Amino acid sequence: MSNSKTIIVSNRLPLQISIEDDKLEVSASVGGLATGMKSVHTEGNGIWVGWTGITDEDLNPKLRDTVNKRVKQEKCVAVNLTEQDIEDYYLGFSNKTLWPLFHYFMEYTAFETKEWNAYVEVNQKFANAVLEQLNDGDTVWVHDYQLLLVPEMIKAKKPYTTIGFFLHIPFPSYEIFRTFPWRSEVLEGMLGADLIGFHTYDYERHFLSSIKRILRLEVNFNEISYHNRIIKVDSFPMGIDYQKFWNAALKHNSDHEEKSDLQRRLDEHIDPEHNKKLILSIDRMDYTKGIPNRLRAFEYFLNAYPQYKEHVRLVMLAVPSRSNVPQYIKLKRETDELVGRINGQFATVSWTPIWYFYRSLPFSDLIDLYTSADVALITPVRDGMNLVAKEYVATRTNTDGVLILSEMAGAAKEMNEALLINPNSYDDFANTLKRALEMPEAEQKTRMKFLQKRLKRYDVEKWAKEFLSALRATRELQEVIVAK
Ligand code: GDG
Repeated sequence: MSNSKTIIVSNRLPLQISIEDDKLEVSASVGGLATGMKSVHTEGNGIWVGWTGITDEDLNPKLRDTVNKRVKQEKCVAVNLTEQDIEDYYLGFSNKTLWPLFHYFMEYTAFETKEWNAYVEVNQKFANAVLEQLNDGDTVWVHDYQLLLVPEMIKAKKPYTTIGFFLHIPFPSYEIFRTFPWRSEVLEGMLGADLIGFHTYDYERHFLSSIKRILRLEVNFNEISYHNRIIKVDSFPMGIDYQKFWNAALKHNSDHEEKSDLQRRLDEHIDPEHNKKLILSIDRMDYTKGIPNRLRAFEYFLNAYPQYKEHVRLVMLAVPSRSNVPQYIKLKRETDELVGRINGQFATVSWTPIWYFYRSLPFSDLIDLYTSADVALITPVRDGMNLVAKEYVATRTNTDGVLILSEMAGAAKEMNEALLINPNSYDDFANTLKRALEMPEAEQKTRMKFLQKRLKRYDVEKWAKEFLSALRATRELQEVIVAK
């Protein structure tokens, strides 16, 4: 058993790969999942299976060889995908069907058989890539909505493999999920895993309800009996690399000499004596993140409380995402128009109410933003977890600052000391924003300290370890049942 390894499987590998003039650049990705999995991935013979982000058409055979070799040095295995695969499986079924459906955007959900077929085919490609690497005693941990069928595809070929599955987005209620034409296939796909994890108890509950009502399986508390196996379902709220954000903020706060241009511009607005404050929002440009709602509510706030004109600035970072999917194009247009309208309506010669960035910023700029913001405004209309809310808290080394968080984010379930709002209520939004801007420092600190304590204790590494130890425990339980 000592040679056994953990295989992590996700749509994208934790690598940034770029090719310019036939020259290959490979660097490790710094995303939350990559950080959390780092110790699991680098331990023993651990490997990561996923797509590189480059389609087959963009690689000549020689270059593909070089990519595969470099990827292997990073303990990764590349799943090769064509442009058509990406069109139908990724942009198509994953992002035009599963993503909107699981986030309750029924009106955006397409049900295309051709894309479903591509989804099955590409999931099989991932499963085959795992099977090629798999030895007896190995553990496989599959991630997210792009790969819902992979657990079953592996289990069918290698029934004794220990398989875990984690869903990073919400699992919708039965009333939504039942509308999905491939509902049974997807549930059966997930049931190839021995342990199925969600961010919150609510998602877990919704999943179990669909299991009972669609597959008519016996569910005992959080255990499902299926094909003579007990499958466990549980919630594991994903954390962040708390120390990384805390240390970066500490360093930022002590480097008074070396301020970035962004920091200097942010400082121009901040003026506690005259009650001038910065409000921050950071999201991928996605319709689930509630960006137009937030902008309209901010406009409502400025009308309802005009004393805040010239005193608050909303710094809004929207990172481009899936920008060739029609709903995302529409969202970008709507956002541009709203920002233009609100700035046009309220701006003065010395004040622009909204600073809007539509791009990705380097980590150091992100730290400038987090540490400068008096209020973080995180108001998705639906969000599996939301790590930005947690990152903001981790950078508040002086324990000041206020987090306004939507009830619809999974993170709200464990961040009770934030000011929780319903993002659809402009009144709730405006009154809460006022309350945040006027919150006494002592109250800010009390709330912040509680939030920090919890996030520090349950960081992303702990999350990964707890999932894997629960997976091992599930296998032990299965063995005991078989032995009986
Ligand atoms: C999915 C689920 C769940 C953002 N802008 C920049 C940047 N970021 C980083 C943030 C944060 C991450 O991206 C975004 O994470 P979220 O959790 O907020 O959102 P999703 O991308 O939608 O992730 C979500 C998550 O999976 C994990 O399970 O929480 O609910 O939808 O880490 O810091 N990073 C840099 N520049 C930017 O401009 N460097």
